[in-house]
Amino acid sequence: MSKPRILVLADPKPQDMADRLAADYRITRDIADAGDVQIVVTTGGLGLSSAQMAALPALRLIAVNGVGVDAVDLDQARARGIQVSTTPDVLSDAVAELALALALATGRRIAEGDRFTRAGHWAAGGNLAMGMPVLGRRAGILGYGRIGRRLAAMLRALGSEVLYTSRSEKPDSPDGFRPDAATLARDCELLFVTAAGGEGTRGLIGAAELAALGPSGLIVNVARGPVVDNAALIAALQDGIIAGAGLDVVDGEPDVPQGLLDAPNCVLTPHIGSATDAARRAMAQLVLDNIAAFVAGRPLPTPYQP
Ligand code: 8YV
Repeated sequence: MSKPRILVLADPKPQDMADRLAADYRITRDIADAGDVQIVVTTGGLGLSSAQMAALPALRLIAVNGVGVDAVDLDQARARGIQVSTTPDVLSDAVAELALALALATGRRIAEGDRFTRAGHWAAGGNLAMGMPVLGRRAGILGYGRIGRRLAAMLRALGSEVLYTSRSEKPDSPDGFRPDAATLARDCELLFVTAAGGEGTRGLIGAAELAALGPSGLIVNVARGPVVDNAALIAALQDGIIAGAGLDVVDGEPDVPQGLLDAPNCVLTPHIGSATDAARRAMAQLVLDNIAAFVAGRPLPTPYQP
């Protein structure tokens, strides 16, 4: 039997995992040459748009190398009976760890201190402005899925009380439920965004929520950029409405608004939440496993579950 053809919109990482995919399948990267292709590999960030999906009449499986499906046209997938797989759990530690790192970097002015030192200000006798403590402060988590719960466990272990907001209260949770983002922001000092992207969460954090977080509050976003309103965040950073922001994702990424680039109290990373060798390798393995199961006519090991 000849090897199935697959459309790869972005190679899984590291390279040896992409090589394994290329060894098992015939790969095309050209959507115009994929009319017969049943399987697409994409990422959480890239997804698969309505137009792309419509250009793939034979499509049967969308293998997302990531957990976010906000950029996949799920309605069309459902209507056409196209299966969708994701890579849950294996990236949760990496993303939660980056969220903690961003909180620490923002509160303790690590990026600012690095720039300050390299610019020679330390050697010239200067003093960096003081930071604020991070560990043990009351944390709020917006979006209490796998990543949010993993982050909650880390924060608890570091001495923080943890509150969370999600669609419904979780009776099995040791953390405190708050019904909406504004109440969560009011009641915490470190606000972590781990919510799924998409229209349902767009702009959940705006001017009112940032005002509720207050002048000693920090916000960290490791989820999707549009959950936080850029203009409101820039104003809040400039006007001291909040103390700082740590952002791994930004609405409009990879372009970052000048107001965020200019804000000294904003720490930016280029959407690297899952970018550790261990996490990316395990994600790629799940992509391979899901494709192999599909080709063999078996149930997907990790189908997307709403
Ligand atoms: C990307 C992500 O998929 O999981 C997600 O939803 O956004 C990321 O992990 C990653 O860039 C894959 O290459």
